[in-house]
Amino acid sequence: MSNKSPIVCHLTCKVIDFFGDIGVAWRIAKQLKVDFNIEVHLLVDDLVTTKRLIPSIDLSLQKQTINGINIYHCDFSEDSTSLPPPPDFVFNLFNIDLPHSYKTLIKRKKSKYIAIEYLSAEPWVDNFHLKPSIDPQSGLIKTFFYPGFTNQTGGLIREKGLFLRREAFDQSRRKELIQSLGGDPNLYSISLFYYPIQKIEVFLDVIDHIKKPAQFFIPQYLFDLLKLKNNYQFIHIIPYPFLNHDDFDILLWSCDLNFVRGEDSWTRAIWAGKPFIWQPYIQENDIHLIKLKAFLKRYCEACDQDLSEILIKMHDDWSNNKFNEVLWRDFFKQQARLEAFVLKQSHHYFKEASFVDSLVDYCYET
Ligand code: TRH
Repeated sequence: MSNKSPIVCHLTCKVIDFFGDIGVAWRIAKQLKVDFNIEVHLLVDDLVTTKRLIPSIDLSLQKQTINGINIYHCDFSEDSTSLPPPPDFVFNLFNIDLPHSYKTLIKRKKSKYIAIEYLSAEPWVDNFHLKPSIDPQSGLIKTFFYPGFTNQTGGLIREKGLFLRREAFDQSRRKELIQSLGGDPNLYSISLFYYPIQKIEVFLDVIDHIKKPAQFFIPQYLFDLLKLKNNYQFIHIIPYPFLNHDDFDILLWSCDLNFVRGEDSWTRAIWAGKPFIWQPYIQENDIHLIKLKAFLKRYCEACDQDLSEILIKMHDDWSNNKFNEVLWRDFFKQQARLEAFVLKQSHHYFKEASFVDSLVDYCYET
């Protein structure tokens, strides 16, 4: 591909569950458009979930353009007739099954077919990044493209200007955000974004019992789903409406501790440079705990041994619904050390190539 011809791409997104499929798709689509002025056609099968992330979406439209990004409502069934013909590049987010007819068109057009995989810190990712694979049915060659934590992968999703935006975020903006959500800027602030299997009311009772004055920002839909109570002695529960990506970042930047999950909020917590606890997307046979262990091993490499052990214990406690009161009491005493460590880690990852930069470089090189 010459450096001159503009890239036109399809980005396919099948919403499996929760918000990460479209969350990551929208993040990538925005960066391709804003940072590289690439013509993006986002093909997505679930506009209702998409509307959470892109409130201006019109559910009745087959095709619409938002923020310069062309969004098609498609289905990816084998007999689908909703998929437009592929352009020069097809980015298959999370390597979903695509209809044979569409794959045949990709092959005939000789489009570059890239399967974007899930984020993992596991060592094997380095060896699979950029590996080709032949689709047995269509003979189509696809290239695996992995986000990751090393320079042997595509790197982490990070749009240009994020670091400067975060650095420009000051106490007055923090105060404004906290108050806009109904909180007290002087209180220790925790954002809670977790999977519904969490026995969150047990956790909240433990924090109230250790008499830790704090406010918890919880997405309104999770608060409603679990019918949480709100009559604690030392803690305050503040449900908040689903925020757009930028405001969600600002919430993470404003809090003293962030509980995040899945893939995209996990990455955003790393960029926030604030202490965080990550709950991996739950998988069968506890595969998600293997991912968690691999991440903590890599992330805590540059950390004091005792702080690393604390982070491992807290993640084990959180991902297994233990909520050990002594552990949490000690954990909060480590705030200053944790803040220094995670901020240093965010600076470390800010120096690495970003995922979409790597993806675009690859497209121009092939
Ligand atoms: O919602 P998730 O659990 O999504 C999951 C994971 O991505 C997982 O890897 C994937 O396999 C599964 O979906 C299908 O968590 P995640 O990845 O953090 O995505 C949530 C998105 O929602 C993210 O883009 C952040 C966004 N968000 C907001 O923009 N505003 C909000 O108020 C909240 C609570 C989330």
